[in-house]
Amino acid sequence: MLRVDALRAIYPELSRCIVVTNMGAAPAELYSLGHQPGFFYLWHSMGLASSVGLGIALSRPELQVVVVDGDGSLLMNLGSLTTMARYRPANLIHLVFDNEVLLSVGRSFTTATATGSDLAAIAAASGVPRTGTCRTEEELRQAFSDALAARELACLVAKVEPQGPPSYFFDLHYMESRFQFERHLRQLAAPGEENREGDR
Ligand SMILES: Cc1ncc(C[n+]2csc(CCOP(=O)(O)OP(=O)(O)O)c2C)c(N)n1
Ligand SMILES: [Mg+2]
Repeated sequence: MLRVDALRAIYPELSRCIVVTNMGAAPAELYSLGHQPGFFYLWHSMGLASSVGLGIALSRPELQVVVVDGDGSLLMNLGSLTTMARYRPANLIHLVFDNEVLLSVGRSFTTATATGSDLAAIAAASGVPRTGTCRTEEELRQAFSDALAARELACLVAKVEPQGPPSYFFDLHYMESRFQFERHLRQLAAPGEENREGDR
């Protein structure tokens, strides 16, 4: 399975969610399918998409949050799985694209998943209540819609080919994205809550 095809398979659902991505190839592919104001691409902060997504999910329980992560990124912040499991937000789906390499800096750097580490099993052992590994678009579509319907913390690992987008072109500056995303979250707030102290 190619990650761009996997993203395309669940794009209709993703477009209605708050989505926080890791950096590199995945955001470029998601962006190529169509930007949404609820999409935030975490440039230069490798490993932290899961932590940022967890924070949003906990502070905005009325919103469905999806973290789009990578194997290399999650492996450098494995503690986020135990923290997610500890707080268990029902509105968070952690979707990990496992291509077994650090693709965005050259596919020759393999990660520990290439030598047997199983991220879904690590998530389950951390206490994440719903986990699974998907190998086809149809499996992912089904697992993703089941996770949305279940309304419980999920970690879905999608095994994908180590192939990136033809272009990493992005005409949304990260500062523009940062303000647009914050404004969007604020607009989604309950009436009267938009200017809550401490939100800035
Ligand atoms: C702290 C930090 N270390 C390293 C990098 C360089 N870097 C950017 S993307 C990337 C690989 C990400 O791997 P993965 O999450 O598996 O996603 P993939 O590129 O395979 O899609 C690396 C090492 C960085 N940006 N920040
Ligand atoms: Mg990878």
